[in-house]
Amino acid sequence: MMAMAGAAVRRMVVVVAAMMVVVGAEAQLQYGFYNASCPGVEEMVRAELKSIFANDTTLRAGLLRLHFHDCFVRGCDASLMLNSHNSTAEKDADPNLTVRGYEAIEAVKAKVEAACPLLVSCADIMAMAARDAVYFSDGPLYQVETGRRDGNVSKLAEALRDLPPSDGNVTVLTHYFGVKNLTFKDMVVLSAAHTLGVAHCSSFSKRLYNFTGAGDQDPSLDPAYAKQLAAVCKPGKLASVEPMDPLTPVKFDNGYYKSVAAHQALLGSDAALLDDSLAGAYVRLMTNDTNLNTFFADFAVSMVNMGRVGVLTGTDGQIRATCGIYVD
Ligand code: HEM
Ligand SMILES: *[C@@H]1O[C@H](CO)[C@@H](O)[C@H](O)[C@H]1NC(C)=O
Ligand SMILES: *[C@@H]1O[C@H](CO)[C@@H](O)[C@H](O)[C@H]1NC(C)=O
Ligand SMILES: *[C@@H]1O[C@H](CO)[C@@H](O)[C@H](O)[C@H]1NC(C)=O
Ligand SMILES: *[C@@H]1O[C@H](CO)[C@@H](O)[C@H](O)[C@H]1NC(C)=O
Ligand SMILES: *[C@@H]1O[C@H](CO)[C@@H](O)[C@H](O)[C@H]1NC(C)=O
Ligand SMILES: *[C@@H]1O[C@H](CO)[C@@H](O)[C@H](O)[C@H]1NC(C)=O
Ligand SMILES: *[C@@H]1O[C@H](CO)[C@@H](O)[C@H](O)[C@H]1NC(C)=O
Ligand SMILES: *[C@@H]1O[C@H](CO)[C@@H](O)[C@H](O)[C@H]1NC(C)=O
Ligand SMILES: CC(=O)N[C@H]1CO[C@H](CO)[C@@H](O)[C@@H]1O
Repeated sequence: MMAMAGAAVRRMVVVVAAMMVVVGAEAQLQYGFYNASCPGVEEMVRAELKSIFANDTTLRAGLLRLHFHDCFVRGCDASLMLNSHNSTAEKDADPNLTVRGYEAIEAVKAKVEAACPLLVSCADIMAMAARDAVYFSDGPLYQVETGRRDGNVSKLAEALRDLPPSDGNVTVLTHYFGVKNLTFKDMVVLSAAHTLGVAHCSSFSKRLYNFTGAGDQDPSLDPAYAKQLAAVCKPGKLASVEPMDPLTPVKFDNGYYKSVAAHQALLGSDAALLDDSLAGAYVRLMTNDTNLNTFFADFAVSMVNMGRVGVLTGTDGQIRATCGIYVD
């Protein structure tokens, strides 16, 4: 009897293992991946973020950007979270030196681990956090796909290669998004994430003081706005920050597009949208999207698209207990 049960169990294990291989090969992201394995996890994440944001509202922008930088380098696999032991991890890349919110993700992950140990990936928590950051900033509440797994490889060189440059024009930006299977429209729509958050003077000082290398200013900058920026960002004193959407800096709305249309975009990459006829048309259309229905719907679609980039699913990758610490 016991022997038979043992054999049956062994057969079951073989069958289940075979099924897992099939599932692994075909696994995809889905809505509510944790419905059965960790019920209520999305509410748990949102509750924890609510208290984190109550303490530091600026982290909403930080966590939205964190997901973007994660997704663009080796996919949305939380590889950005991995601690650096050798100064050559994604974290060490220049564009990442201003990325904020690592501790917040770890705090949320710790809560989730207490309820559902080793079941919910860091990559999914980052995707949920980006969604909730938008929601808590009065933006759209969209459904986030889950089922990502965490990657173990984090390389500085890949971050430098794959993150778009802050002075890129539309051709360049479209290329960087295209490499990630994201469309021109995704690029124009997701750029509006800059309706939240700040940039350091070092990210745009060239536009104020040395645009073409001849000590000049970017002629596309509204002169009054440029003067206001220059009062804060003095040469050699570039550690200050300025809001990227000067109209409504902490509200997720179309203020970004209004700022861009008014030649008050902070980054060269934002200003560049106006130089392209299609991108410029979308910018102008969105300045007029008074009820924000079109912008919110478009943003939700593009965030879901970005959340699919290069994901590990099924039996690929791992679920880490601490997002920064890789355990074999
Ligand atoms: C289109 C190409 C993009 C470029 C060139 C770009 C570049 C930048 C730069 C240079 C900063 C300021 C960093 C600093 O000086 O502190 C920044 C901030 C930010 N970016 Fe982007 N970005 C792009 C797309 C995105 C996307 C797709 C998202 C999210 C969906 C995003 C979200 C953010 C947020 C929220 C901040 C503010 C962060 C904070 O306040 O700490 N960006 N970005
Ligand atoms: C999880 O539950 C939601 C809400 O009932 C449903 O829409 C979704 O399809 C479910 N997902 C899975 C994988 O069961
Ligand atoms: C609150 O935010 C500050 C920084 O703004 C941080 O030093 C502190 O650890 C945060 N406290 C909690 C409980 O998150
Ligand atoms: C890291 O992940 C890759 C697949 O993404 C896998 O092939 C490799 O064995 C992993 N390395 C370690 C040290 O776990
Ligand atoms: C550096 O560390 C990262 C993870 O922190 C690892 O992926 C990478 O392979 C390491 N590089 C070298 C050269 O050891
Ligand atoms: C965009 O920038 C790239 C690289 O600097 C340049 O080769 C290209 O001509 C520019 N395109 C436009 C339309 O300005
Ligand atoms: C302006 O840019 C040029 C060319 O890149 C450089 O040689 C010069 O030193 C810069 N001037 C200042 C004040 O940074
Ligand atoms: C903005 O909306 C109004 C009312 O729907 C319309 O009359 C106007 O042409 C729109 N402007 C642009 C630039 O789309
Ligand atoms: C882009 O799509 C192709 C074809 O479906 C796929 O092979 C590739 O892995 C995707 N790249 C990323 C970064 O998702
Ligand atoms: C190596 C390094 O400086 N990494 C930094 C990446 O950005 C985070 C957040 O600002 C810093 O805490 C890290 O020290």
